[in-house]
Amino acid sequence: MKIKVNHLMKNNKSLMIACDQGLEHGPTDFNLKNIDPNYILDIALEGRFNAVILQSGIAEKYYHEAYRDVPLVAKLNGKTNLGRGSPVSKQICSVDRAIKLGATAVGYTAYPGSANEANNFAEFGKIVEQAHDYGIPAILWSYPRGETIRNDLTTDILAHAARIGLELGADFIKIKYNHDPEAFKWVVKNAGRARVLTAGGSKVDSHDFIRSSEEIMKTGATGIAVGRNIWQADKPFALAHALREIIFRNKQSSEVLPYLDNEKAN
Ligand code: FBP
Repeated sequence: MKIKVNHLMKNNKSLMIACDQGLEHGPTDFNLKNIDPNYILDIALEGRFNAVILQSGIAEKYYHEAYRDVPLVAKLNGKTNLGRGSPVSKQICSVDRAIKLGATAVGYTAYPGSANEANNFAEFGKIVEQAHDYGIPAILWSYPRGETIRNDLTTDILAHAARIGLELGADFIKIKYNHDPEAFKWVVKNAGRARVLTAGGSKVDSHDFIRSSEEIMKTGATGIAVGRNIWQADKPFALAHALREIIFRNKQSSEVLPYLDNEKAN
């Protein structure tokens, strides 16, 4: 069965927007504007993102006809940050349900190194099997975490996270970026034919975010899957425009940074 991946990319590159932080972090990430999923879906559509990443509940209530031009990645597991200890994130939505909600790809977070690693791998293994039976891609958020992992941003740990995704059958692997472009090239190599997307992280200055996105795209990564840095930004559309130019047109950050100053706040 051929796995369809091209709808999540343009010229083999990708810019995705994530909105699953309400579950993961709680409403502290939001303000009166972006607490509304429609606000984020509007950014996804008008900012011409290659996919929007949602939990099933939000997909069911908000991912309506008007947004269907933006492919849906349904996130199949999730956890909060309310508990203590090793992260446990179990599957809460099936591949079948995701497809009924309009998803054309599914996502799952594994925490290699955590007490729950084996369960994560077993669940994701089944998800890959089911998704691939339907010909749709599976995206693994590969976030090493647990008592023995003091620093999840070392090259070895990130390279391992990438390799895990490849070996478990992920089509895209979402990992964190360590701001070391030379070392990150090795991380990307470890993903083999699976494609690497980097996570956005908590909000930083938009100029810095553009600069690090330019850096990331030079490491061989396929793109970025960003949340807070877009929908917490003052000018999300201008920022999306600048990122598109960097990701799809190989522009330099110095060429696109002026967009942030010139385009009206939106
Ligand atoms: P951001 O760009 O906002 O960091 O989102 C990326 C993401 O992977 C989300 O999909 C997820 O909710 C969040 O980060 C989880 O991050 P963490 O486990 O580090 O709190």
